[in-house]
Amino acid sequence: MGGAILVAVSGPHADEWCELLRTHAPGRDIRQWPNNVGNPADVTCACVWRMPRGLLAGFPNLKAIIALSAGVDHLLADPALPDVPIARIIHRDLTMRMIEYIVLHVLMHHRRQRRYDAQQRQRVWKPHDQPPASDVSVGIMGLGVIGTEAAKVLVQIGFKVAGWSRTAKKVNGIGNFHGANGLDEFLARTEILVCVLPATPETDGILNLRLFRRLKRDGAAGGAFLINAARGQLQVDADIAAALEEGVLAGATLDVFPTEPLTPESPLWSHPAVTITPHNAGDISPRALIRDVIAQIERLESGLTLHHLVDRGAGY
Ligand code: NDP
Ligand code: OXD
Repeated sequence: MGGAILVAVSGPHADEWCELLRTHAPGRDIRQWPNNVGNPADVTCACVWRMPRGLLAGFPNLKAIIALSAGVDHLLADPALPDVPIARIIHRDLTMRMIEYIVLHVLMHHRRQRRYDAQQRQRVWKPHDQPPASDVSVGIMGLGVIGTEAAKVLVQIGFKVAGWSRTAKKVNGIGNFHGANGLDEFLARTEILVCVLPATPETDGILNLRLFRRLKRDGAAGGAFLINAARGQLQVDADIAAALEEGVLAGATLDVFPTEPLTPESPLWSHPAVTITPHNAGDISPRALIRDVIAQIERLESGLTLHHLVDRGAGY
């Protein structure tokens, strides 16, 4: 067996991760940041979510970091991050939760549900034109693990689906655009834009007014819609508000924000065409993920390469 395992998790799941590790990985020395770290030299593996910057630099014998999340921007933003392998979560449970969220909100915009909600409050009985999904173009920014699986379900429902990625991809029934050169064409055919890109220096602030103006507004969807289920750093909140005012966007679903929680002053809270959720599109379930995390710890203990390694150069 290896050294001690550090759990450095900000937020509500910290105790649950520790309890699950103690139950499912008996005999391991589990240390919980901040109160039970012990001698930092004992720690060889860190399981983390949004730990403070600089924290991991204090563990001289760290051999690997397991991000308890799909996104690793919270780690890579740490200039003092030790140079050890980083693994992230790729798991059916998380992917399915993200698919649910993406499909729910694509359909919500497609079926004009916000309009019917408003009408209901006023006791108005008034149907609106409803195009079939096959007339509507959905564009997914980020055709990775989550984007690809969500795209497949949207294709099954009948939408015209394309994705945008860094490198070229080939997925049956899903159009692919890639790189800076492919972005214009991708946006020009997209009415409902879903973002599941990682937060990297290249994607920072990419969801801005200039980009929204390039979306297709005259299609069957009745305007352009944004769904950001990725990271808040990707979006410019003021530009979303401006795009909604100008009619460049007809609606938006936002799960993430540059500052979380979203401040009470934000005009987005009360905008009639905006749906807000508290960064739980893909709510992490420690119970569902624990076996995979333990399998990673066992690989580390056996001297094997971890699964789902992050490419530090690419930033995700
Ligand atoms: P993946 O790494 O599997 O996929 C990322 C995709 O983004 C890839 O297709 C990649 O291209 C593409 N990409 C990366 N950089 C660029 C770029 N500069 N230009 C164009 N495309 C780019 O990630 P996942 O699908 O597992 O997760 C995606 C993100 O979703 C996570 O990073 C996380 O931030 C977010 N997320 C949010 C959750 C929430 O609750 N809100 C929950 C889970 C995840 P290529 O294929 O060429 O490498
Ligand atoms: C993730 C998240 O990246 O929950 O997994 O945001």
